[in-house]
Amino acid sequence: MALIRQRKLSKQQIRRIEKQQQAHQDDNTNDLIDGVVIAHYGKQLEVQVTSLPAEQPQKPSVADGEPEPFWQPIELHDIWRCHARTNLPMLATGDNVRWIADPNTGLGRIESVQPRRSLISRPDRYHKLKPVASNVDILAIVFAPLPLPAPSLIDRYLVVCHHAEVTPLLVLNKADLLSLEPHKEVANLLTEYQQLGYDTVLTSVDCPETVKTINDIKQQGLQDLEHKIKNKMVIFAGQSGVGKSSLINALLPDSEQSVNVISTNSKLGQHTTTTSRLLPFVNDDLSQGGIVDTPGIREYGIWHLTPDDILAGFIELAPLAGLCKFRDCKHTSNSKGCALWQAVADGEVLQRRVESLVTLQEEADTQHY
Ligand SMILES: Nc1nc2c(ncn2[C@@H]2O[C@H](COP(=O)(O)OP(=O)(O)O)[C@@H](O)[C@H]2O)c(=O)[nH]1
Ligand SMILES: [Mg+2]
Ligand SMILES: [Zn+2]
Repeated sequence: MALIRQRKLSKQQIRRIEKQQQAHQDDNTNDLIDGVVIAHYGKQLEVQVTSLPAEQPQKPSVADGEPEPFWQPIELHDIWRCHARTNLPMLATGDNVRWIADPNTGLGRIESVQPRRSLISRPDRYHKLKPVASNVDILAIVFAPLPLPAPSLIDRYLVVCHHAEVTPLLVLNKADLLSLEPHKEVANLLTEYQQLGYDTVLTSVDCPETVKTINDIKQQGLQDLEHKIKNKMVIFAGQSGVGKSSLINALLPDSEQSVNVISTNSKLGQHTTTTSRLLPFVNDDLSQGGIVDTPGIREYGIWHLTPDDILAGFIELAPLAGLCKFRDCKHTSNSKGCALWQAVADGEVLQRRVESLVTLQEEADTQHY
């Protein structure tokens, strides 16, 4: 990487640079390739070829007796390691990009990024917001009878979906455990979200194979889930231990795509960690959808949202908040004239959703960044 000196450019200099860049882009249009970012390693990215360049670069001819130089032909579905051109916005797994491949080195350079349908971001360890996955259609919020669900975590993910413009899907996994007495109530949680208008599904993936009825649940649940996410890009989120990895492995066709293999099989050395990786349902065909595997998304914080943003993500409560007696109502149980608590008293909304809202708003209010 070239070092870029920090200095102020004159307007004239900026114009000249822009002109050069434009000319440079015009020169390159025949070499441009469509691609999808399938993994992100900080500065380096992996991009899958989804269209060939208008003109295939020609392999240089070699004189007799000379050694064959390195040459990487450009082929559909191949995965290239790329850098991004400077001045591009931060890229994310799932981005549709236009890029140039250099067959002499086997490396590519991303030239531009197409508009995104959706974008999920999260704060990094320096509290800077980083894009994690773009063009995701569905965030599957997974919970289970065990570990005991934390409804406020589910609410948190629903707020995230609302703001990222991603459709939530509530997945109650380990359905086989619901027949056991202490776990029966967890099914009510799924019903509650269904009644709020969210799409839900009941699954079972890694259950004991001995009982026939359990096998039926297992088949049916996975089929329902497959049906709902077919041709879509999906992210699985939820507490550790709920069965995300098990679900992902069951949904992906080839065992070598399993999450574990991918994470230990990084060709880029052991010090690089992926922020996220796209795993297609059908090999070599991203248009049939896939899973964005994001190890970090579980610890998602929503601290970068304002209390109003959070309210908007509580779809049944947002319309009521305007009816509170005081405009700056904090909606706590002792707030005077609070329309949300009136609705709780009238049995119109769930108390735990109001409490969840208040907790998240307080959290957002006290975060400093
Ligand atoms: N009983 C039951 N156990 C499951 C099911 N799905 C996963 N498990 C088990 O739950 C544990 C955690 O699963 P894992 O996929 O690693 O969860 P993750 O942390 O969300 O990725 C493992 O021991 C799985 O075998 C299920 O449907 N039923
Ligand atoms: Mg896991
Ligand atoms: Zn209120």
